[in-house]
Amino acid sequence: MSALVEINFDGIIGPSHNYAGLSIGNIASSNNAGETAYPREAALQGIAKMRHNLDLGLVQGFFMPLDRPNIGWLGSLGTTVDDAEPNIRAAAFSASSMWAANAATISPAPDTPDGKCHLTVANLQTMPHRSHEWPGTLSQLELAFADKHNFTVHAPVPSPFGDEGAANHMRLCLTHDAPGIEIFVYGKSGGPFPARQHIQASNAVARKHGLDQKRVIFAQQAEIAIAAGAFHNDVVAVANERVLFTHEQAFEQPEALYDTIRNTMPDAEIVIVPADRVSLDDAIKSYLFNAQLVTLPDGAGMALILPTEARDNDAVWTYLTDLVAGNGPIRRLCPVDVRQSMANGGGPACLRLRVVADPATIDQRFIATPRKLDAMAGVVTNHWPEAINPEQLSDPELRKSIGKARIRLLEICDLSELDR
Ligand code: SUG
Repeated sequence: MSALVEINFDGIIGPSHNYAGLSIGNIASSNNAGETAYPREAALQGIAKMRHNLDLGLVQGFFMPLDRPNIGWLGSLGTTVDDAEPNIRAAAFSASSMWAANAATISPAPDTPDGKCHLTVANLQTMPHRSHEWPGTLSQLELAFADKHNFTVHAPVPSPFGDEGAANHMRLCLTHDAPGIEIFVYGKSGGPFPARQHIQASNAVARKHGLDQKRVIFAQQAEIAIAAGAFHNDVVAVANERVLFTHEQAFEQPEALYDTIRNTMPDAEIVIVPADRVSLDDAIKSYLFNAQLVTLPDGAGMALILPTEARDNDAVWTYLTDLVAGNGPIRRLCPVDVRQSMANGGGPACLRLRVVADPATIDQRFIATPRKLDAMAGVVTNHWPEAINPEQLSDPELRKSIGKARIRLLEICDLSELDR
């Protein structure tokens, strides 16, 4: 008997974490450009979040940071760390694979015709610093989900169709192990900021995963949401089991989308946050929707694992405390401190990739235990740089210490084979 459960795989925050302001349309990234980042603190915050979720009784996995700076990518551009222009050098150093919600799109086994879980690695081609993540991510997915009876890992959708993975994909189902409906959210270009998820890519992923067209919905992200800084849909909406928790202004044609959802899945419950309670700006500043909406074990209902920024925003926190005091499905609020990632536009939900699978079918080296998290925290404390200013990226000593730190982490996780 297989036991399909939701597993959250968090991207470990890499030793090169820095604020270079590389993501146009991501307000936090632009506002913090040039600030000093604290990679050690950042990674410890991420590990503490994983520990928090393990303590809630959830199954937790992780992915290793990628090898940065990406010398091979610089080589393919005919340059080196020393010679590259500052923005290209910064792109080679980016620790952006921490945001595992952008690693891939997942269709769990109950949704697919061959009964396997399908994963398509995201090409992330819109942003140069993210466009070279996918080969390293693909290697990890192929290792973690090597069991071919249960998983199919697909190559990325080809250019020029931008695919940003699970951050623009939601699944509604009665329970994680039951067949669900999958909602692919795409953006249309033409606004002040790039639309990073293209409909052609969403269509391609749905086809490659073999999804039943009657159980797939394509929805356009609201243009005002992208213009306000919602560069991914998971900044303004999140789904879990039969619940969609969304800002009123998340989608271009919200009523049509809600009707389609209700017609396809009558048990769905849509919790709509009105703009007169929480403005789009407050939603984007506080990242309340970039929460992990999770089902607690033992019938305790659902919890939102939120950034502390949501607690610090009066309008948002008043709304949320009213929400959990009511009779709805969301029963508990759990603020977590991921401020270092937040300052680059990545909240709790950005840091994780959800996979519904039987944990026993996954390479156990990618599954977290309290002891492993302790060992990782030890490596981070001893080897992650304390602080990085983007101007330091040309320092050869910093480069060496970043490389060594990652290798130590791979060693203690028995994943040195990823060091290729
Ligand atoms: O792609 N930030 C990431 C944040 C990704 C958040 N993920 C989700 N919403 N799922 C991005 O914009 C900032 C990098 C910099 O500026 O150095 C950055 O890449």
